Amino acid sequence: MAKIIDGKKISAEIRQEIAQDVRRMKEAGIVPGLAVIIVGEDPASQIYVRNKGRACEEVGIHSEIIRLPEQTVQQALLSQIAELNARDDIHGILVQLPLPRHIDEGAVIAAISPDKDVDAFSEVNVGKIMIGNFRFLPCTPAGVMELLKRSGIETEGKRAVVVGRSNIVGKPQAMLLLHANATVTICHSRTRNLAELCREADILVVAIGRANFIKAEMVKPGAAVIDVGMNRLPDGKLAGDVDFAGVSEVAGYLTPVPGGVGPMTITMLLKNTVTAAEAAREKRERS
Ligand code: BQF
Repeated sequence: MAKIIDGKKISAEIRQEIAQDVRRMKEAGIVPGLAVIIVGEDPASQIYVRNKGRACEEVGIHSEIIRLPEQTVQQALLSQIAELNARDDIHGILVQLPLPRHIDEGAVIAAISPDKDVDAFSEVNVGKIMIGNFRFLPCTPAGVMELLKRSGIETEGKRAVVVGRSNIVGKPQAMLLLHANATVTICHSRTRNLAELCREADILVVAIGRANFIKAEMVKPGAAVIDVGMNRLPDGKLAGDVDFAGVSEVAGYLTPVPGGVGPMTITMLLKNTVTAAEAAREKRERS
């Protein structure tokens, strides 16, 4: 029977550490500030943005949620970002994805100052992640690494399989596991023998966006299975990419959805915002 990794509890512990850091910064006269831009009314995005605002409040980070209508033209969004880039009281900027189809996501991400890019989506920050010399942690992959670490799961020399190759999760996740000395395989929708490859994993991270895709037979007994999936079922319930009931009989460790990776993603965003505020202060003191 798998040990269930409580992401909510681990998150709460880290958020207390972050709140402590924020208190110290405030004593030195710095209030970390995060701006979140949301374009349109996507219901899932609304929830995520609300989660981020609430989490900031909890740890004492100043946050501003900027709501723009669905029909916003790209230039207006870029101007909004330019304004935030120039503000000294805003250290982190994120644009909630996905954007409406008439807006070029790449152009928007490129407009965010790399110093304020707390999602670490810009080309400069992605490059830094690849090299292993990074300032901002890719939020979800870093959350996964922190869950492993705080659950006592070692990565060194282990076989890690990442299912999914998105720029937001799969690819940076593979890099972080590699930096942590795992032997990493990335699987995706075109992979042959996906079940066999998954079954070789000591650590299996799943981010493909298909409810209950990973079944017990695809899991090595005792493996750590980390479920990044967030699928809304027809009945309105949330499901991960892993068949939780089945896999929990085989795995050594398993994250639930909700209450696994999700809260950690938000926690790493908070951490990046504090890092950005600290870096801004250091830059000011040097000049
Ligand atoms: C939880 C996200 C897919 C696509 C875009 C806590 C969140 C979710 C779940 C949350 C996510 C997922 C976010 C739980 C932010 C994580 O208790 O299990 C928090 O708010 N997330 C996002 O901003 O964009 C996404 C998933």
